[in-house]
Amino acid sequence: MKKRTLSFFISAFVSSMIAVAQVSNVSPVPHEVTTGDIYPIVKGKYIEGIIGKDKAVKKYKKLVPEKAESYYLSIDKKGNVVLAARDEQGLFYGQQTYLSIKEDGKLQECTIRDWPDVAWRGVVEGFYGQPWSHTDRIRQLFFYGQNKLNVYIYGPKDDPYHRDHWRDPYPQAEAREIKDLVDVAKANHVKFYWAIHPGVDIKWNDEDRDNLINKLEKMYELGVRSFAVFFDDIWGEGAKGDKQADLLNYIDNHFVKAKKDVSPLLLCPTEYNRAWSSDDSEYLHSLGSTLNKGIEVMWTGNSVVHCIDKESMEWINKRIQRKGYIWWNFPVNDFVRDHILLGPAYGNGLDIADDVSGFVSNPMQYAESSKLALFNIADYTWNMANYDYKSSWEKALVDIMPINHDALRTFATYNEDLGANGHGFRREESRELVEAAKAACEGDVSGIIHIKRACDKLDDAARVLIKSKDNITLVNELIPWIVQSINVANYGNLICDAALNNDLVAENYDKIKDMSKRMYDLENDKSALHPYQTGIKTATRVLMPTLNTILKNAVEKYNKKNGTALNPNAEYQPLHLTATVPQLAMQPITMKGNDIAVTPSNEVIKWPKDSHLDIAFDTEITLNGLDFDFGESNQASNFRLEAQDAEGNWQNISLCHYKENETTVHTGEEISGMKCKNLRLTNISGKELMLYFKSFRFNKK
Ligand code: LOG
Repeated sequence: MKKRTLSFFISAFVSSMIAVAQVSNVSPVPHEVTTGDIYPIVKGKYIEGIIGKDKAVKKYKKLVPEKAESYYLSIDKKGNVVLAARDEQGLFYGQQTYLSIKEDGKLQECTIRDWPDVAWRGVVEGFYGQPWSHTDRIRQLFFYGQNKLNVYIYGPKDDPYHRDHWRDPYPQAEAREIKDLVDVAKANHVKFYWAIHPGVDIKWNDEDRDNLINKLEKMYELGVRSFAVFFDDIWGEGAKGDKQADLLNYIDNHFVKAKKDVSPLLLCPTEYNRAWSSDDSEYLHSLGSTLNKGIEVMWTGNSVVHCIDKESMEWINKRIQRKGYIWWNFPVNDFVRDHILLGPAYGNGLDIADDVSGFVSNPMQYAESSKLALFNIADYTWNMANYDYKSSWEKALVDIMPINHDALRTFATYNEDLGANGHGFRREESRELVEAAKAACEGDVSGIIHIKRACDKLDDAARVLIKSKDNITLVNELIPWIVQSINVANYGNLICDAALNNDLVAENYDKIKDMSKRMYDLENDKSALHPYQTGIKTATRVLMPTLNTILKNAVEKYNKKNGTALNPNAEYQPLHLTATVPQLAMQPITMKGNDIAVTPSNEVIKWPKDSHLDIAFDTEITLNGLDFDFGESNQASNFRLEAQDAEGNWQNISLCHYKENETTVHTGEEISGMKCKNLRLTNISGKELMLYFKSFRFNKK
């Protein structure tokens, strides 16, 4: 048997997808591997068991790694198989490895010694927006088992029984579903964590403490044996660290420990990232010193959405006096809902396996689409030092779309970046196109031809996907973006043609504008979108800006030659948001027809005293109406709203709540007809305000 190193598999993989060597199909990439010949499946002797328990595998004891969840697997030339595992979990994982080796009707001579690097690996369903459906979750749990992920944390923000109505028990139908999920999770060796989010209105008294314990008891009755308490995105009473720690210790002492069959308790603190904390944060230090030892503390990194590195782990671990449990906010898209994120998971340190107690990813509300990144995360957390995100992503494409994976790859390379966003978290996109795009923007003909071909390829891929029966669940989620990418491809083709043959500019110009309108119409198609959907964007990082530059160059050239005055700017951005409120300075703003809206933020916003949010218009507009919702019923008096006309005169617009207890702030009637070039909202309360930026919208005439 030849000994081949892991790096061989990684490099061999990219060029020769599947069917080459079965062991190289295995994901997560196993730790220690030797391989030999590949041969058609023959029936040999199969033995499996747990060492120390099953006699059949007794003599393999020394070969099984001394680590939890580990296994030893050997397959010889005659189809004889030995699978010896450290524990139940390891046995299940060894079986998964064996199943993927023989997936395409062949076996491969090999020995594998394998174990996970990170103890808790998985997913936290912790996003805002439409929670996953029951079927989504069941599909996910099978997927986690196959990919050796061992934890799923249930905590969708918009499940009322998780957050807003945390005291209330689930109605019967929902309770039954949770019970099912617990069973399916168990069958897939996944720990089903159920999270409660009481911080919005919890009172620190015995009554609410009992309410919380009662709810956990109810969940225990449904079979749940793992619990989390989340205190993210809140302020005020609920955010008090000492009270949180007391509560967690109480649950740990009187519930978790009393039950004896419950997993370590998990806490998501209020200061869950470094940007919201400080070097001498009392909150974190006191959590660290008062929380019972076994309680895990979640952490999103240097900011809400950030990749994790060694230095940042050392920073947090020192403070919480335990290893942080990473809540990684990728591929979640609840703050950039117009984008779908299909790119690979990259950017986290490959040297932090010993610094984290767990690593879970917060996905998109699109469960099936999230699997691309989750597949990567399974690979990363299992075998960190050998993680190669590119080859892992290639395997993910094949796993998720076994037949049409080429089309999915093409499409996915246009749906990687998040676009401008409040967290400043960006991803590379269309890497293979970057060079040609640059050349095309400089007028290079072969660059433009390259871009045109890319548009054709995208169009083909989109049409394959739309008809594909390969993974219908996935296609259903992607449809709005697939349709938009066909629009983009057509738009691009028309533009490239006009650039390659300048005489075509006049002929194609209206068609290009028409395509642009079609893209806009899709973004506004209410039937296809949920209430918070801010649009359907694709190819925003490389292809779209490239096409717009090619168009601009072509139109300018045409105008010069023919003395015409066609507008060379295809994309018109008439609005500009700026803010002296740091958390709002990068907030996206969208205009649909006459309606303009600033994208809501999910986090608690600290609005400094006298700071303002400004919206500037390219040309003066006429205001019609405006309202905003900052989550509290007394905000009208905290703010001043002003409009400035083109001559530079500022005018105040009055603010009020129509009803007591109503959170929406309305404007006085004087707003209607007011001329406006700049709009400004200032905190005049005389102090820093904590608020939820739930909505800010207005319309023009
Ligand atoms: C929330 C989370 C949300 C994510 C991205 C944490 C701990 N909490 O700003 O529910 O999905 O950011 O928007 C969060 O990340 N708050």
